Amino acid sequence: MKRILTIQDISCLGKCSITVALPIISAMGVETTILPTAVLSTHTMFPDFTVKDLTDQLIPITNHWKSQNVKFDAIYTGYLGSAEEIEIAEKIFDEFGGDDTLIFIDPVMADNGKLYPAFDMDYAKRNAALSGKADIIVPNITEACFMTDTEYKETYDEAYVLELLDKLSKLGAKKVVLTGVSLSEGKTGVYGLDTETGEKIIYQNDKVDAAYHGTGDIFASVSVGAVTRGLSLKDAFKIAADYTADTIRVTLDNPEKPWYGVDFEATIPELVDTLREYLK
Ligand code: PXL
Repeated sequence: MKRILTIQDISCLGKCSITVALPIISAMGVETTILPTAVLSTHTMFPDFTVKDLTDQLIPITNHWKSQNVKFDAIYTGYLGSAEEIEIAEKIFDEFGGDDTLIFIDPVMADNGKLYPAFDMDYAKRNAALSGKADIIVPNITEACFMTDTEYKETYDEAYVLELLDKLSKLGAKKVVLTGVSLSEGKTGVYGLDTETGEKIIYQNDKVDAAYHGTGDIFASVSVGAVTRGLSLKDAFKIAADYTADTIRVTLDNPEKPWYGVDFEATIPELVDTLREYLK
């Protein structure tokens, strides 16, 4: 069985980061090792959340794994709490990376034109530098703007997307994939570039008119799970985009839906069925 290490926080309540990555990647038939960067009572969209920072635990935990000769088929980073944790993530890539280990970075830090409360421009710049170590990065448009000093636009055309991809490529990742890209009315999806071959990776599906917290983490978890199971990037991003959109639709139908996240638990069986079809 393949094994993914995911490095991100535990938001105890909130349906994001590790509480999404662990169940989803496990359901996709991939062993999931977690490295929690912090424990928060909830994600940071709740008022008055508590945080216990775990920065001082990261090196001791990974040193222990090293002593046990543990290897990973992929390392997937999401929300990293601080600039120091970005530095440590880089060290972990150096320790555990290599030709057989996919480095998948979701530079979680911003959305809708704004940085999340815990972050500043210095953090964005460090995230940009970290992305140079990646095989695949999956920023949303806001994150890409912060990483490349580009003005954020609510409405844009394909030339703007290509400019962002070009600037992201210069940061050094092998595949740069923008998420939440909408190039026609009622559609949204991914628009990416393989910087080595020049091949584009484009997938658009129907836009669901609702923004929910944690959906980026769901998309990234499914993508890295699918690639680790051996699917092409094109298939992986299609499965991830469709699953995320279906999950939002199912959530909207739930009269008791929580405001803070989506009902991905309800759609995991569908994801497992889809993956089985692709792996036949
Ligand atoms: O879903 C991204 C995310 C992860 N972890 C924490 C967050 C957020 C987004 O706000 O606050 C703690």
